[in-house]
Amino acid sequence: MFKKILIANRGEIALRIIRTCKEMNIQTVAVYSTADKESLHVRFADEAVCIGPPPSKDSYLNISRIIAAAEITNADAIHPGYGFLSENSKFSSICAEHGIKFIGATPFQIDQMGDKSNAKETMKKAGVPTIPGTEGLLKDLKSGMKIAKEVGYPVILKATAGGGGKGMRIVWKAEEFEEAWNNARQEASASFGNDGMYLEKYIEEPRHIEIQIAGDQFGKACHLSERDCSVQRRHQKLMEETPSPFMTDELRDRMGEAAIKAALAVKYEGVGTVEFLVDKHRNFYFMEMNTRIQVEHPITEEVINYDLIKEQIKIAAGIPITGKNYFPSMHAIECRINAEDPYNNFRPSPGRITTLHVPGGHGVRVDSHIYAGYTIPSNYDSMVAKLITMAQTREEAINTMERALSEFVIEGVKTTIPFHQQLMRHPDFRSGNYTTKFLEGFRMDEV
Ligand code: MV4
Repeated sequence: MFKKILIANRGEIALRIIRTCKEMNIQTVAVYSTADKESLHVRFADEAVCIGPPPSKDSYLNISRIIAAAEITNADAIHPGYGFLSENSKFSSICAEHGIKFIGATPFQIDQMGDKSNAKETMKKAGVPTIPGTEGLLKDLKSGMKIAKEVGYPVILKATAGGGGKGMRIVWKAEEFEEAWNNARQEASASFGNDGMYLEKYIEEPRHIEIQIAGDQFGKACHLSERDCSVQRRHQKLMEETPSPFMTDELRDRMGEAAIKAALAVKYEGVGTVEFLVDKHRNFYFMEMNTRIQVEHPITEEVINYDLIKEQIKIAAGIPITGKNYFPSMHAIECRINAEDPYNNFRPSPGRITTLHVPGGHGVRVDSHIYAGYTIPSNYDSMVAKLITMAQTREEAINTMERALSEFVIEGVKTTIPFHQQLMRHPDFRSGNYTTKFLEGFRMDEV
């Protein structure tokens, strides 16, 4: 087992990782930017190294400074958390060159899944259902239009280097194709320096349901059931739950098997997520594979009673998994509490937290790095807490969430707590009848 892990991240996920390391008797090293010197991850780690000024590119994204911090502290592994360098193949390979275990995917797996068209081809070959469309990249406008006609409108153009909606355009009819093609390519080129595009049939009003998987160094893989992440705004998830209200035992078995196929196809090592789009007929299609721990991992942990960070560390250390699948025996919901104003287009609201009261009690978990007097820097993302509730049934988990939200007091900054209170009351949320389109028609104070 590792003796010392450096956590190349900040905020709640850095704390989350430090907590598991403590329970495993592993020493921890925090790294921090000057904006984070008063942060809890710095205080709770055994050692801390300042790696630079506030901008991410000079600190949490600066590979040489992080490697230097690992070398001076003699860390034998690095946990990248989510975001930042967690899916950076260059970082994964530089760690290996320095004899430091990267707790995450191999450079090959990261590259293979990072190129979306290539990931799709890999999955199709492995027998995972994919959305009808191009084989590989589109050659030019003319052949794109030909394929769009064959597939049938509406279609969606996607940047192969994309993800998160950038470089993506829905095309409803042939007359709109050329403009969409030009705009998507320009956006992809500006955002990723790669204008490679592929095309798919557009699935209307899908659900976003993802399967948590784990694979070990010995070729075994298993699934840990699903999370429904359909409540999103501009490709940002705001609330996740498990089980999905749309799930059936039969669909879970089929999606679980497909996710395991996906993991085995790339000899996946570690924990990962296979994202699917699910249509109203319960057809499901591979969308993307994430080779990192995700923000919403706690809801899975709660319903299967399983520490996913511990599993990541064990797999990285060469400990085999049992290979058995896990099924939810409870219901869990996560609300992402962001320092944003839900009454003002979710505008970021950084600043000092003057008053704080954190909810507790039966069925409540809060993963957060904030405290009274803490100043939320404007340099990083705005999530300040994950409020998770769990109960035997969905209805009880929602009731507990409403109770916990009503106890949560964060003063000094605006937060998304009022949004979640209204979401929990919304009839379409209560009934479980929601898709990725749900928030497009959502207005504050209408429920
Ligand atoms: C789609 C789609 C419909 N049909 N692909 C959004 C981000 C990227 N990961 C893929 N996305 C989508 N791909 C086809 N063929 C709809 C979306 C989509 C979406 C997917 C999941 C969650 C929220 C979404 C919001 C808008 C569009």
